[in-house]
Amino acid sequence: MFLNMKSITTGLFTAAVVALAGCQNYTPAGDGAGSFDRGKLEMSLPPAVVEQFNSLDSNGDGVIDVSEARSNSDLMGAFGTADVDSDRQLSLEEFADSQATDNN
Ligand SMILES: [Ca+2]
Ligand SMILES: [Ca+2]
Repeated sequence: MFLNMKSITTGLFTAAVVALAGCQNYTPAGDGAGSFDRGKLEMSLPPAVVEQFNSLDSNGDGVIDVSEARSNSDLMGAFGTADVDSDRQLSLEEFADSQATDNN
């Protein structure tokens, strides 16, 4: 009985250590759900819009900030309107929306 208890306890301890080690070694692919949504969004947009966004996003962080927008005077002029959530950065979604409503 004593031996059984000890082996169960040792087993639980080992399982806990393995689980803990598993947690520490766990690294999510990409940056999680956001990158999946981003991928889906890119698929749904005209390739030219995604291409233009990527070329404007010169540091490749996935958003166009004010200093990047300065390279395009049209975009700079529309920046305030295009930046729907006013975080001073254009996401791909905001950029695509601004392009979609640009030529009317
Ligand atoms: Ca950027
Ligand atoms: Ca924004």
